Amino acid sequence: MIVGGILCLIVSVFISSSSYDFLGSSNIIPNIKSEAKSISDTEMNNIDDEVLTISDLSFLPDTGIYHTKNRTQIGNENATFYILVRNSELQETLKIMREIEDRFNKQYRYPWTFLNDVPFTEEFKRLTTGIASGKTEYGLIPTNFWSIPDFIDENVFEEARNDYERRGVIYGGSISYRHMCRFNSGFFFRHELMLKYEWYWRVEPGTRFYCDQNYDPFTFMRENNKTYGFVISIPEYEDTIPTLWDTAEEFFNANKNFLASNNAAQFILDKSTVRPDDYYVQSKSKYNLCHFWSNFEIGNLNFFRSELYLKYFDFLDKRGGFFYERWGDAPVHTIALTMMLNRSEIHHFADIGYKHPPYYRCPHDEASYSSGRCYCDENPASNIDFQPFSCLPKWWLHGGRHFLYKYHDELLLM
Ligand SMILES: Nc1nc2c(ncn2[C@@H]2O[C@H](COP(=O)(O)OP(=O)(O)OP(=O)(O)O)[C@@H](O)[C@H]2O)c(=O)[nH]1
Ligand SMILES: *[C@@H]1O[C@H](CO)[C@@H](O)[C@H](O)[C@H]1NC(C)=O
Ligand SMILES: *[C@@H]1O[C@H](CO)[C@@H](O)[C@H](O)[C@H]1NC(C)=O
Ligand SMILES: *[C@@H]1O[C@H](CO)[C@@H](O)[C@H](O)[C@H]1NC(C)=O
Ligand SMILES: *[C@@H]1O[C@H](CO)[C@@H](O)[C@H](O)[C@H]1NC(C)=O
Ligand SMILES: [Mg+2]
Repeated sequence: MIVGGILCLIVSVFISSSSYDFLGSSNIIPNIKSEAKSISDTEMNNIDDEVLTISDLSFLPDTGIYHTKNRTQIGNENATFYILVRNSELQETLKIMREIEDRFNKQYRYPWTFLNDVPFTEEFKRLTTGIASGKTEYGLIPTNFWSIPDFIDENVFEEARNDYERRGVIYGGSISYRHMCRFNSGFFFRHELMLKYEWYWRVEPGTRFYCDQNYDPFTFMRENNKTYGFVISIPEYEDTIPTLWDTAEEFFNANKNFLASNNAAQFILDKSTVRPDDYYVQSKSKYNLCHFWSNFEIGNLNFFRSELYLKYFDFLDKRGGFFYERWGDAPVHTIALTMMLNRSEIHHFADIGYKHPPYYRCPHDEASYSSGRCYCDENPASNIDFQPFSCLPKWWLHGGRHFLYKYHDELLLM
């Protein structure tokens, strides 16, 4: 009964706050001493884990520090982590949060912004807030950011989905995947919780972060006039975007003033192979399918909120390709970034070790291991940067970085 009472109390604390500075000044838990008692196996099976973990706190030394946490931001930038995630991905979320917190954010306490198309569970909020060093906020995505627009013909859409499914295109039959891609293409930066920030670092559940982040990447971006940062670049499945390039090209032909003079267009248009063993990309359009893999991004939200980008997104959206095809946010972002920004505004984070299964890359420089505490428990030979389908050599060529290409040659000689 006491346990039930505690649970109710705790739950009511959760419900009453939407921004989680939870239990910050509350003494509810430390004051409760539960009595040690033996529990039979049957009783045990009737009690869920959550009750067990919070019912016996008698092992805690009563130092009073366990339930207070100073979440005041230390880092100087107007920035947040952004994670679109399902309740069912709680554990994978905690795991990557823990890595990012331990290797970077603990010293900066940047806030985390969680978005979802359904409400987050109390458990999700409690545990993610527990891992975070900074403030956490949980937002529901408004229906108009996550639904099928009027201009989409439902019959054509269904037909297209069935066709994609028949052809075995990855996530080709999924409606929610399409909402996710469209949301990350055109809406995440306009969600009300995101409006107060200038910078975001996108995080996905189930990813890994391998090295200490010994400087503030947001400050780096601001001071060096960077707008967008990436880690991995690979080609997109052409089946998912058969008309994307032609649509984008049509847009830019009609809006030539949107093109940056020193842009990185060559990075996405050059179909030649850079390394001897590179795959030759045989796409039907002019687009070589290379994109910045968007499950990791550090970027400036104001670029996406600019008139340029919004006009571009709206033009694409009205063509219906997010539904009739399966346009991903990665190529949609990449085409915009490489056409509308100068090359120097896009940054490859060569010092970041990162994995989104099945691909990963670890830094290649000595310092990352001697002082950066990189722990890359992966086979170096499978590093995506050195695979024939990595687009990174093209970025080094057209974005102006050659040294790792040389490293690759040396690797080949070994
Ligand atoms: N709330 C919510 N989040 C979603 C939904 N679909 C995808 N996401 C999130 O959007 C991000 C991208 O989705 P993923 O399923 O990882 O897509 P992906 O990275 O292309 O594919 P995987 O190889 O399966 O990881 C992840 O952070 C997911 O948690 C959804 O229907 N609801
Ligand atoms: C919380 O942390 C901030 C930033 O480090 C610091 O300025 C402030 O004094 C701390 N507050 C308390 C109550 O310790
Ligand atoms: C952070 O950036 C957003 C978007 O540019 C802006 O509206 C907000 O005023 C900024 N906040 C601070 C504290 O500078
Ligand atoms: C960034 O841009 C500002 C304004 O255009 C300029 O003054 C500054 O020198 C640039 N900084 C770098 C590192 O390029
Ligand atoms: C790109 O660089 C050119 C020349 O340096 C400059 O005039 C232009 O404003 C820049 N464009 C953007 C989008 O930064
Ligand atoms: Mg993913």
